Amino acid sequence: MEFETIPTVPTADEVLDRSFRRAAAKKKRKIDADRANEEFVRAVASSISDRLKSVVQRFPNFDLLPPFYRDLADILFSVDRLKRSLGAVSWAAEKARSVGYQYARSMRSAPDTNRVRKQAVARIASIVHQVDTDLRFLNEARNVLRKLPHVSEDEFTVVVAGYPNVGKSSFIRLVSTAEPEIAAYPFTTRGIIVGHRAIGRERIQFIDTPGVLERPAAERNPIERQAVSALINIADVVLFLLDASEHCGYTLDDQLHLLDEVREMVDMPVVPVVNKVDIGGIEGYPAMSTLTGEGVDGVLDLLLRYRRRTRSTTLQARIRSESRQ
Ligand SMILES: Nc1nc2c(ncn2[C@@H]2O[C@H](COP(=O)(O)OP(=O)(O)OP(=O)(O)O)[C@@H](O)[C@H]2O)c(=O)[nH]1
Ligand SMILES: [Mg+2]
Repeated sequence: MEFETIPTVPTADEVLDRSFRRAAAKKKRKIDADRANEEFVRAVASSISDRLKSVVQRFPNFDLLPPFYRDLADILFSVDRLKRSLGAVSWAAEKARSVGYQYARSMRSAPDTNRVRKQAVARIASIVHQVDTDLRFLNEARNVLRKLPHVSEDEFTVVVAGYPNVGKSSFIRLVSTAEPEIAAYPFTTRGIIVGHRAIGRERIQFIDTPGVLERPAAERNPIERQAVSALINIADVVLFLLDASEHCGYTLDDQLHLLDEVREMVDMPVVPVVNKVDIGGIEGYPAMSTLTGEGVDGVLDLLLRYRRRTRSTTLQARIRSESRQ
């Protein structure tokens, strides 16, 4: 995922400190003082410019991000604001270099190069300080974005929803081939759990939604609401688990109400399944028990019916039907 590789974004003072230190080390080696001043200003300007440019380059292009990540970045930080800050940092990178080089050139005819050097340093520092809030904002965004869950947009994806304690995590642990991965999701303190299961040459991706649905939609703020739907919207199908035994602590009525809410929230199919059938079930729904394993294969088969037809299978189908004609 692109956000993971974004390095820490330095503050304005950090950019300045590092660049001055590097240029000062170089300057010591020069014998001619005027020449040394000129080179110092040039070195500071280009080092600052490179550092700022690299901040911008290490961010992904927000227009090319997969929709899930773009949506999340937008909900959390506003893509427009991120782009504005990146634009400001680019501007500072250019400006620091051109201003620095101008001062360096003007030193050749200056009577006092120490004075010009000080002016140049002050001017460059002020340019970098102008984008300090942008740098801090970008770093704040980087710290959150890099911890987002890894979700693949290419795999057949099942999002598992339902009230707490209905058995969502138990289901994912049971059907996942590898240990599910837990990643931070900014809208739940419990993180997001992603598991995979290989089926032939394909993989199914399961995403657990702990702590995102238990409060009524009306109590969620607009940002949380968007975040929850961004999460659910990566699904090809939503598996909605019900606990008819009500051992989870929520009445079946409340659970069915949440099922309706989720159905309204998303465009993809929502498949309700009763879990914990070993201790209680109801008519009219497929049932399973993640404790005894009963019915689990049937639920997996049911989910697989919603598998997107990939381009190759559509193509194969077309070839088959054409060869029949
Ligand atoms: N009897 C029975 N208990 C189950 C079954 N599946 C899960 N449980 C139990 O139900 C409790 C909750 O299971 P979890 O898998 O943690 O439920 P969850 O939906 O992930 O809960 P949250 O993470 O809080 O949202 C645990 O004590 C499980 O052992 C089942 O099929 N039968
Ligand atoms: Mg859980």
